[in-house]
Amino acid sequence: MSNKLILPRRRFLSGMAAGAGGLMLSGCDALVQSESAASVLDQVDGLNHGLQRALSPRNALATEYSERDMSPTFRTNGNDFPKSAEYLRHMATNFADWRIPVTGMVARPFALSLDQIRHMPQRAQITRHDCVEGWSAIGKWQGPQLGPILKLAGLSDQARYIVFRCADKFGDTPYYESIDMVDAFHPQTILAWSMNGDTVPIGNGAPVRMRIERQLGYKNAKYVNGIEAVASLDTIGEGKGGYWEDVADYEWYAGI
Ligand SMILES: Nc1nc2c(c(=O)[nH]1)N[C@H]1C(S)=C(S)[C@@H](COP(=O)(O)O)O[C@H]1N2
Ligand SMILES: [Mo]
Repeated sequence: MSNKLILPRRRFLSGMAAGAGGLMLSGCDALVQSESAASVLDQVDGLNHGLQRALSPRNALATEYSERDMSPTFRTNGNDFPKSAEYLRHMATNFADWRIPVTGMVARPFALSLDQIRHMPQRAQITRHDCVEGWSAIGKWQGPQLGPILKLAGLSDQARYIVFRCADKFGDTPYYESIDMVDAFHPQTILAWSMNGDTVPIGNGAPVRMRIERQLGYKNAKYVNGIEAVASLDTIGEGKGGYWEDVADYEWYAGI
């Protein structure tokens, strides 16, 4: 399949602007909804936290913090350096030729360049990353939202999951993850190329890593080099939808 960008750049960018504008609005709606839902929940005694989570809307925003809350250091975890010759080549050219093909169940597959990712409408957010291994860190992330990119590609109604392919490997297996459409179109789901006001460091997933703020750390795929829309996870890895889900029985749904 060709990974060429099908739309001319001018239309591409104005299309993005319209799409993202709409999405930002629905993001605000989501916030208002979640606040009123939360206040209703606050009035209900005896609800445990798990139940409250189950009742809180999936599209509610994750808490956003201020600059002064940012962790002095944001540690790295899992793979922190894809050592392939290809990745080294990308490093040497400052990722100028890095492409993220958007493929699968889309009418208009294309490949995003880093330049495009940096020039689309941006969202910045200061959020807390929670790793199941027992650490958290607050950092600032910036990049375009995933939702408008999927719309631009003409996402099929039949697609149910978005799969992320990564450049790093555990043994022979490249890291991979997947999310459903609620998280794919969540306003805080972004392709982050910037972290703490600079480009994303190698250790944290350069040049582009996902931020999926309502999900635990392992869902936040680093070194993203492919985005694929699928109807089923059966043929992805061992069928559980992610590297750690397949090898260590981590939950596929890691909502926080
Ligand atoms: N490609 C890739 N993505 C990944 C991982 C990885 O090893 N490879 N580790 C995951 C885990 S378990 C966590 S906690 C976070 C760590 O992100 P950080 O290195 O920026 O702290 O990335 C997640 N995404
Ligand atoms: Mo993690």
